[in-house]
Amino acid sequence: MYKREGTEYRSWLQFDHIQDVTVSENYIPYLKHILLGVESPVMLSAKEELVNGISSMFSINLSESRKVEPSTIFLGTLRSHEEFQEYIDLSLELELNEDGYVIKTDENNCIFIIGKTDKGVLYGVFHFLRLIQTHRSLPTIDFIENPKNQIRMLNEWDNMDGSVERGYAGNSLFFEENRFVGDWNRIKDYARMLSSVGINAIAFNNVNVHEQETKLITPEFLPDVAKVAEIFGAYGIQTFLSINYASPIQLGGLDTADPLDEKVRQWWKDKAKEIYHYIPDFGGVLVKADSEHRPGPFTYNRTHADGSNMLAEALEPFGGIVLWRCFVYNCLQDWRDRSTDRARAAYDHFKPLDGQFHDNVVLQIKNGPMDFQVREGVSPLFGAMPNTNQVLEFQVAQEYTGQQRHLCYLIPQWKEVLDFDTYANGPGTPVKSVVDGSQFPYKYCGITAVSNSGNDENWTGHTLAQANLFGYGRLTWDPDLSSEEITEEWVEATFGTDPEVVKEIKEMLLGSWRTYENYTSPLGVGWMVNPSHHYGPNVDGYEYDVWGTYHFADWKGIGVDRTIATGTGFTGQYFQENTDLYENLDTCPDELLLFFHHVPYTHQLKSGKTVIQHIYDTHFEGVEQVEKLKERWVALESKIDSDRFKSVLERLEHQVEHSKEWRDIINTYFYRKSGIPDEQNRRIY
Ligand code: GCV
Repeated sequence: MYKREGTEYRSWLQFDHIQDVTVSENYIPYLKHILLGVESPVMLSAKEELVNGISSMFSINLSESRKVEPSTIFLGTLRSHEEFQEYIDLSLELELNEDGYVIKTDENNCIFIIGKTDKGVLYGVFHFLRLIQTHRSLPTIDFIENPKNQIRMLNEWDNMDGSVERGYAGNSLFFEENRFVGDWNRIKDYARMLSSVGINAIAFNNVNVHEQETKLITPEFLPDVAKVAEIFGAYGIQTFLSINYASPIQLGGLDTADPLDEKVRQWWKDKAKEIYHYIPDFGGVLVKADSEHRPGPFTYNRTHADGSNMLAEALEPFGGIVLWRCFVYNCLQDWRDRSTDRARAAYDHFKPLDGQFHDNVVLQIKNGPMDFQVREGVSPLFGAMPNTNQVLEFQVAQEYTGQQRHLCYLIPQWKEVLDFDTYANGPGTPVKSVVDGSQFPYKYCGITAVSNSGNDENWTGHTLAQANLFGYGRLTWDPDLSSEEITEEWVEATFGTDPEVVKEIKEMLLGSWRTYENYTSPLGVGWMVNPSHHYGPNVDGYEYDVWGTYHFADWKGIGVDRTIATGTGFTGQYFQENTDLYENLDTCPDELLLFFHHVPYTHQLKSGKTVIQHIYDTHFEGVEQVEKLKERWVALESKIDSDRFKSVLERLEHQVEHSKEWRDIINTYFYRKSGIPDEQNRRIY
């Protein structure tokens, strides 16, 4: 059983007692009363968070007040409280979006945390608590915060038997033995963590919906779904469910799930009504169709527009939306002849349908065209569908990036994706500006991600992997935050503000993605993992890599030719500037060379090294870097509580050993394949 009070469990919501006198002297004059503008479940959460946070950090119990008097923290929405309107400029309404807020102080030591809606107030409270945790100074603050993305979502891949697909942090928080766990307090704590970084939507069952999860939309389970939705709702998080496209057959006894069949359409309409009866603020559905053996509209020769629109019509009267995944590809395809390419699939399927989707359908697109590799190109679908709502999908779960046993901090990777210029509206059309809706008039858009949490005491298996969850939320709220800012916030909130601790952990995190890349798959080629569980090195191991076609390595060279000139033509799916960049061997960046080109091992990189020497060098370097990570952590022993110190140390020790295995297997494979020795004559097994 986990310890709810343990440091691992408390994640970044530590709220340790403030020891620093300058900080307490700074804040205490403001901390006497609390005044609540309106009462709603979300406002009550905001109040509870504030009262508990202040009590924990300063041992002060805020007393409830009925009016604004000196040293009052006022929580309210813009128009919630008449008296208070003399303190706040109502024209702010124009500057705040739905989830935005203002925090300001006045000369009577009052603090106003004002949202346009009650959700904004809750986000404002968490922001205020973070200011204290990170020792930011208070006097005369007055700022507005608006999230840049409308949808800020998490997808849990939890199964009702209690397992989590690609879960590396224990079992499900939600299910066990084909029913709900019923630990509502833990779900509330999860909601607190997510809300504190601005997450506002969740789908809590796996996108691979098996027989049991198909039943989540039946009266057998809807009361429990409603209970979870209520808990999340009180933290401003809307609940969605992943659904099985073949539900009309499996649950409804129909003989088809054809989206154009009247009986099917009516079945879904009735189903939507039933769901909303239980959960009036239900967000909608998430669908994986026609991919990796899931059912979908292709069975009936219908398009994905037909399939998603049918669901959209059913949800529309209740304000629900359909998140429809573009991860649609034939996992069994034979692409030895190179006329086919998995990377092409999403664009080939969806781009021709632009404009055919209802306005409550949102296409969910993985960041890369393959599948969450340590390095791959950015999906060319971003910006390519001006008339269709889009959300970007990241994977916080580290399926291909060390499975939360290796330290691999992904914020720098996600920053690169968000900043990638699509050229959709000419230069200066980064992905982040597509998915935040500023390029095209999307009705719904934003960012979603596969979660990395489970019922391990520390939520994420590796305690430092909490930083990926935190960072995902913060980055989704504001993609312009730098990796450094986000990291520093997380370290300070989680481990305190000791400058040495902050510096060391921050640097450990920030370099860890490159380090992981160094000792695993080189130059964007990806994969090279053991089949099915995808952990550990195996150059030809990936289960769908039946013909060695995921890297085309032979004795002369390696890489996938995705050029228009001689390859699969994938480069042609980008806007011209990017097509040119990747098509041409001279301009293609080194780190993606093998993603776009097949080259001899002796090909010289821009770094001056040959491909083969680069492989050897990075693999030796990677292991040294992991050894260094461990040394840095060990040096912090006296400054970190023993629970967290030990659990992280164990994982780093494993990472050191496992990185050596990676190094040796990859180097040996390519040495034997190419017959080219290491220039430095290091030992290759
Ligand atoms: C949920 C990859 C993973 C699968 C996952 C799939 C998806 O193939 O290995 O576990 O299934 O992506 O994103 O749907």
